[in-house]
Amino acid sequence: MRSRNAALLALFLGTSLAWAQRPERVVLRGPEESDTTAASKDGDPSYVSMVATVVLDPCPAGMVIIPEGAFVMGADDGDRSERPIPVLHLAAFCMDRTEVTVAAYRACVAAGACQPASTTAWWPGITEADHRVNDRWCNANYGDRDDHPVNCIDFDQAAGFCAWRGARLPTEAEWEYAARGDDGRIYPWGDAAPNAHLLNGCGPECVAEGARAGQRWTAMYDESDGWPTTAPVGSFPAGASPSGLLDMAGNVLEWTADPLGTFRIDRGSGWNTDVPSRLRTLQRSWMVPSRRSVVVGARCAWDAGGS
Ligand SMILES: [Ca+2]
Repeated sequence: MRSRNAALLALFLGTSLAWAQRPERVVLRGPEESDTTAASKDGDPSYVSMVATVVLDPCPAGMVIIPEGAFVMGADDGDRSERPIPVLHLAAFCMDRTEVTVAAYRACVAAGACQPASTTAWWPGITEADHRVNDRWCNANYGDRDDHPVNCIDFDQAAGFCAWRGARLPTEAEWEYAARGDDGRIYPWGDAAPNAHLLNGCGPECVAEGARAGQRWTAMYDESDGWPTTAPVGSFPAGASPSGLLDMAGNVLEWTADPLGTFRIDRGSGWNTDVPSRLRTLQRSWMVPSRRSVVVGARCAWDAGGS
């Protein structure tokens, strides 16, 4: 028995190492395909769990597997741009558990593969007054926000960062499926109304921050969520999506790969979102690709292969 366990452990470690070195060779298998019956017959549960660990985790570190599946994108009660696309079938893919952090993005800059995140916001027609309001909220202006989401990056910077990692931006459909799964839920966590424990949105702390910049925002909930602007990524585990992705509502919106005319779609919502309807998993936004917004960052996806 001991020697068999040792042999299985060696097999497990060897397989894990091989996969870590050659992610492109991974063939995703669903749990129903894994051969656990033969092992459980022997009454050795550790064997089953080792097999399951290998089979179910084909993603690079920091990413989560989003299983192959079908879902209805949008909803009947969405606005015109959100009308349902009846059934979309998606192959399995991997997606970052959290938004791209300031520190992760800086590593790409240090490697010479990314342009630095900007210290200023930008969009066509931006005024000096807009700069005075917005620039203070670009995280590149601060030395203590390494674990906050990078913001004030344009589409090319977001796509370039993912490419540097051997990944890519998610499609809009992938983003929505990762955020809501296949049960038609309104928010990543379900249908419950948003509150200060589920996300970093605009509570009284954000209203006060806006007021300091001369903005009149309204609070979406009465209790402070603790973060006037961005929060360290993953600060709200109670608001996780069905797949365990964090901050799919609140903190920052995220660039996706999809164009809409000359615009690019971004998904999600931000730290200053103050209307619950804009937190919905089907919420769509679009911006010129050159825009650098204080409420927009990135999250990368990766092809799981096979399946
Ligand atoms: Ca907040």
